[in-house]
Amino acid sequence: MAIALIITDRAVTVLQQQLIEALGQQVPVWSYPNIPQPEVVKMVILWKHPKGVLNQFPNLKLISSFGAGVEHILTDDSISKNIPVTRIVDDSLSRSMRNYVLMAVLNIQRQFRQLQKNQALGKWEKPAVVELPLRIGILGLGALGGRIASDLLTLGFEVSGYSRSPKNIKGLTSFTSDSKPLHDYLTQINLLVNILPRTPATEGMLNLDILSKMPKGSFLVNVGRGSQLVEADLLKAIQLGYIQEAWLDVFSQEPLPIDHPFWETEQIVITPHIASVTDQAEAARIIGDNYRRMETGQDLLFEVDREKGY
Ligand code: NDP
Ligand code: OXD
Repeated sequence: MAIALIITDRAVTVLQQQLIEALGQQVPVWSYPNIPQPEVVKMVILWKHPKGVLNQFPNLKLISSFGAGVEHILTDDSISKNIPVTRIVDDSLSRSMRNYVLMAVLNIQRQFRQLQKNQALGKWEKPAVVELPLRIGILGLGALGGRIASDLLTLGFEVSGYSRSPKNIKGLTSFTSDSKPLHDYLTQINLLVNILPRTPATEGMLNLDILSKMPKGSFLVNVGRGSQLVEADLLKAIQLGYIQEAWLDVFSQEPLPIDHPFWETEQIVITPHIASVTDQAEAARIIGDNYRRMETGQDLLFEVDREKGY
């Protein structure tokens, strides 16, 4: 019985040490590619894994994503559909995401980028409207979107939300495709925050047709996944005046290629997929707990619904 960490984009020493502390020396925790005995591995933690890598683990019982998203696991056809998949849901991930979105919202509301440009020109100019009136729409009301919505509401912002199934979040008006088509919903907001999971249904969802339903001069914050936004359509939506500023943390190709037109687009703010980053100590608690649950046949925490795809 052992755990394999197959996380290829960062050092995972903290996660490894905390798991050993939580589970004891009798559960070896190996970090890919140093997996001495693949046949004793029962659980793997995946992030940016090489496709097909799980074929070497014949006795696998549980797969966990190292993040909130799980599309990297569900879209890997070499992974057996009979192995349960779990993911990370924790306070630090949702707090950090809330902070990123709040940063974008405040920058937009106070037109901070314009003020910075003025400063660079030595220009003392008060904006015509000090706080832009924002009607914020949160697309996706799960662990992260739900937290963003309720915290922004608490801070006094005008917020509504949209999800697949109805939600009961205190003070929040929210819609589903049954109660209101997305097209109609978007006409009533002027700042869209996308925090959807990547699934076949959400792929390419933010296209020109959708973006142009918002009033001219609207704003976009994309922290879900890059492939949900048709990037060429965002450029068109900017040219046509539908979107006046977009904050993008995720892209169809990451790192964003150096020749991508977004780099040169004044109306776009680019951040390198850092809106919220998994805290290794928090992740170790959830993964350790799920390892024990798997061993003792208890219900798993944060298990993914393969049918829904998230
Ligand atoms: P959850 O699974 O908790 O929530 C997903 C939400 O999206 C749910 O409210 C769900 O509706 C809704 N949803 C799914 N499909 C649709 C659809 N077709 N139409 C409308 N609503 C839909 O996920 P999390 O909140 O934990 O995470 C969301 C995503 O955020 C992750 O999958 C990942 O892609 C992204 N992320 C980005 C990070 C970053 O740094 N940029 C960091 C972490 C996550 P319902 O509630 O009805 O099921
Ligand atoms: C995640 C991410 O899904 O960091 O956790 O994107």
